[in-house]
Amino acid sequence: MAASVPSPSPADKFTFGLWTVGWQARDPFGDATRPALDPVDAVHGLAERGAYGVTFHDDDLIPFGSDEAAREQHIARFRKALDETGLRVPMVTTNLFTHPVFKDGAFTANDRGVRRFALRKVMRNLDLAAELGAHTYVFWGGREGAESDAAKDVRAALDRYREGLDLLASYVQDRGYDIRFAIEPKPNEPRGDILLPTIGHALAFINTLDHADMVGLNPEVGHEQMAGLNFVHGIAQALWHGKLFHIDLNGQRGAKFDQDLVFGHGDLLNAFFLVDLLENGAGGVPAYEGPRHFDYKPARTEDFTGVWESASANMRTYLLLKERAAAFRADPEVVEALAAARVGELAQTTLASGESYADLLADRSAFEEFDVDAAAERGAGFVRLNQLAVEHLLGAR
Ligand code: 3MF
Ligand code: MG
Ligand code: MG
Repeated sequence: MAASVPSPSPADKFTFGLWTVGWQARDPFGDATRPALDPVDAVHGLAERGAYGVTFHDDDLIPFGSDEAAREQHIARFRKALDETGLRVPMVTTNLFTHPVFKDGAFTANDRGVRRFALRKVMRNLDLAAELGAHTYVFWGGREGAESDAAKDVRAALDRYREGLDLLASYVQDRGYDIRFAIEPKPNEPRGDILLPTIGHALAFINTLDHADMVGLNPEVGHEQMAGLNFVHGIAQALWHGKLFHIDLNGQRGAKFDQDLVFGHGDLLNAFFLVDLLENGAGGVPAYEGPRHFDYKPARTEDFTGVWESASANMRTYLLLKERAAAFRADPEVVEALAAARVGELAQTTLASGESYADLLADRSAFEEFDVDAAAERGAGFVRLNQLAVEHLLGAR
């Protein structure tokens, strides 16, 4: 490893889904290219490389349909690996998408029996999440959607989605679990169109919930970029609403299928500004304190050496971007360019404290005497600022 690349440690709070390094690389066109990875080996492999924690869907740990005795055994082996390595489980989630029973969704399946089954599956796994000390429970509704607009009553589906989350939130509260929910938006794949497709849709939906306070977001880089959206803007708005409960980091190259690349291996400049926002976004200190969770897929071309290389690549890229973002913020030329671009001025209220619209109407300098031509002619200096970021990102400064 090059001396200039920082090494990850648990203090960096990097976490990975069992389904990431454990992905066997089966895709719609091809068979698996790698054997299964035992969750115990995943835990040891991640710990050896400096991760802080591991996350999982119920079925990643306990194969669907396992009986009670087998279930207990899987959990016991996993717990032992956690104890041996010190790895934490900050987040747990449910697989409501692989088994054919969920082909038309879980909480929003037209078939009421499927909806009831889905709720029971989540409740059972919430108990395990609480036992393992998780504080975040993610809801990614990959099958909640449709291919045909005739087949899904979207308003009824949103009623059922809300009913499901309201019920599960009251279950968590009644049990006294210290768990918050995080909804993960995605525009499509596997469904043609998925409900709650973006951060914005999910934020509006959360406002309608009975326990809105305990429900936030788990946005994923690639999901927003699949919709052609700016992930940094989405995260900034989630922070602004106090709803960034968790985050899925990965890479995506444009609006196409869900690539799940290594973090930074897609839109690197957006990744730079994302890390800058997360790490320095609250006046030079982190705007987000939760796990830096990687939800990526090691490329199908790789063997296990490549799998572990890619796991490390996520963490190394994040740390390098963190370093580069710190250098960007500390550079006097950047400080000067930010001032010239009036970036800080936006934090000033438009009206002075105590000023009313009557005062604004009476202020001739605001309108009658405002030099429109001078303001219109003045260059903003934004390109210079962006180039400074690029030069820091490239290590030229
Ligand atoms: C799919 C995803 C999911 C979710 C997971 C909950 C399989 O594109 O991103 O990963 O992240 O179900 O965290
Ligand atoms: Mg994803
Ligand atoms: Mg995800």
